Amino acid sequence: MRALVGVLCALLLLLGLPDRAAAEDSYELWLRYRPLPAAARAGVPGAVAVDPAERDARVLAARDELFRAFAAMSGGMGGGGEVVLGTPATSARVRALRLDLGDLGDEGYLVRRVMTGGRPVTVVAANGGAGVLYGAFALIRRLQLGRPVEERSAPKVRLRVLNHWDNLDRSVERGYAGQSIWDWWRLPGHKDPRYVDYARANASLGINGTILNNVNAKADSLTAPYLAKAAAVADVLRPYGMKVYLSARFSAPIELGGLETADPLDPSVQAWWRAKADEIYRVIPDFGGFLVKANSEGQPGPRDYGRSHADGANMLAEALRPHGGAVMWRAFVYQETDPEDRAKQAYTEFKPQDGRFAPNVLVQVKNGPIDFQPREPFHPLFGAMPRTPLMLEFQITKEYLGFATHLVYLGELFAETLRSDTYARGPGSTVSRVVDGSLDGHRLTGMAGVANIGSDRDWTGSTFDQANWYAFGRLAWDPDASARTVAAEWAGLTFTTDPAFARPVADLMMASRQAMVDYMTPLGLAHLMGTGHHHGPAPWVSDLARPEWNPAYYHRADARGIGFDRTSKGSNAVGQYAGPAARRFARPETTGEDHLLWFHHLPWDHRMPGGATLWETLVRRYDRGVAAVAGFRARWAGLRPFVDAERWSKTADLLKVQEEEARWWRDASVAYWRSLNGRALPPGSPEPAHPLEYYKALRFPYAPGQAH
Ligand code: GCV
Repeated sequence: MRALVGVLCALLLLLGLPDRAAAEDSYELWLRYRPLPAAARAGVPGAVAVDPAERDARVLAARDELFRAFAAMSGGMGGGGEVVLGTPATSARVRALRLDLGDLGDEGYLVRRVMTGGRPVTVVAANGGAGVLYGAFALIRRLQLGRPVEERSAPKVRLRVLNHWDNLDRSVERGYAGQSIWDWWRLPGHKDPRYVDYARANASLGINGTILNNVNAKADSLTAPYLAKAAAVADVLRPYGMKVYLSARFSAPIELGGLETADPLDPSVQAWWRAKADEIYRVIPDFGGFLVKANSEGQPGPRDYGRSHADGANMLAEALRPHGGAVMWRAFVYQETDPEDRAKQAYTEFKPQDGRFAPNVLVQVKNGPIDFQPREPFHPLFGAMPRTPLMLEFQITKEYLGFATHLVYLGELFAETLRSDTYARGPGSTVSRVVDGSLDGHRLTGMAGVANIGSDRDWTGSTFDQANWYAFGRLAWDPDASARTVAAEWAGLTFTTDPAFARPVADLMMASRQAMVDYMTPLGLAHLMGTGHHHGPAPWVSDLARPEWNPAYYHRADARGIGFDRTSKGSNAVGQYAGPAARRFARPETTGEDHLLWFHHLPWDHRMPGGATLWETLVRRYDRGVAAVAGFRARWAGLRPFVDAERWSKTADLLKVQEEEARWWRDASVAYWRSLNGRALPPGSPEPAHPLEYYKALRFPYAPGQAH
């Protein structure tokens, strides 16, 4: 029988059928550690040394990762000398080198080639175990990419965390990659080995914390059984430098503690939270703290008792303070009862509270003032609260951006926000400088990414969605990093460093975000997605209970024109920006195409800089977006020789769906705008495939990721 199988395998190989062993399913992410080209293998170190007395689990994890990587990359252990790992405090060999680690802080690292005893040694040194771990991953990355190994780097942002919107029943709000990876039911008895790979992947990017549960939180996650489960996860993540945090439900003292109120100024409520914090730290000694969504979209909060957000945040901060924990208090707040432009409400609510938050509170602000749209201007709170650490929240999962089906590289979206100049303290007051604390001298800094991770074998629902997790981590480490460099790096690690592949793929990734903006919400339009699930176009919806849930609220289109007037003649959202930014957004001519209809309501015949009308330009942008995706498909077809069959085919399938959905977006949107303005399409632009009624009738009751 065995002989027969052998003959069959040999026959399959002779026939040239795919070798399944070589197929990849994307589980390994960017940590594939494939054998390097023969010439490079000799340079892979052959030995890894840590001090025999070393006890820091992070240094030991670094050692194990290097063993694993070197063995795989060299096809045995390489001959490129020894790697010495450690901190001057715990390693005599590192101490003897008298390296300058002064500016590296707790988490930075130095990778350096030195000669000791006449032999070349690669040293990975840091002031703490986390730095050693990050340095080890940097060394591996550089070897994989064929780069010189020396590097000196320290993170610019202190808290680099994922926010899981994962529910206790394993559903994931806005998740498109299967169930939650947190198997709450079987924890703490069974710790899925996958948690280790999750931690390795995050550590390789420098992500040092994770919020395990949805911001739409259940109080149950704070009960003793669930704290034991969270503690089990924390035990797995700790050797990889990751802290565990929890989303806290503000009304937990009522729901769990039997109190009659959750008023943050009530002494019994304060005592309840203090006792709860003490209980948490007994089981998770390095617990990171709480993330809170309060008084937003139906969540309870301090406003229920006439108290401010600062009152609520400070009460939790006080409970965590003795243990060194932090509160991440979200500024994603808007009220259906408030007639003010939704884009203005968070600023109106939070700016007056600047300076009132306790020192261990960060206010967590989404990148734009509405909600993770394909393109938004930067949130006006950035630069407006100099006395409060502002943490930036990006969404890695693509709730409004084609789920895990569309290839959209978010590195470019993240970098666009980070490099935006708020002008708050004069030119150069970029969002990245608000976030890294350098603008206003904050040491407590943070960046959060709403995770796109699930139980799918490829973690994120598609190979290219892994790039968005990767880009978040790299930009959280260095908010000034180039999105293009990060894309090329990811492509090199995930597929091949061959420039004939990595370059065109990086080009494709960089073009993908603008393509999506073009076919979904061009020229500054926003929030035109289907109700609830946010899949596909529904610009016609205008009958939902809350005004600001309706697409019509955002586009304000009629027979005469389109766009939201946020100038001083309209909602005056421009007035929330600092001088030069406000002046730029105040006039269509200076706003620029990207945010035109976000800030201005304009007639369909408005003349654009090139001479075409707004209507013609709008249609051309939709057409451009669809054409771009068709181009991505053709490019991917040409890259087939570089990619294994499994990953190539899945990507090709998804690009086909993306092209169909881009056309759907374009056709449905154009059909709807035309039903309002009665205009002809510009020459050469095709008629929508179906009448408007067809698009309006489409329903998606089982679309993934819906809140429940
Ligand atoms: C977790 C949007 C999403 C919600 C999400 C909310 C938030 O409204 O649609 O699913 O809730 O943002 O960020 O809190």
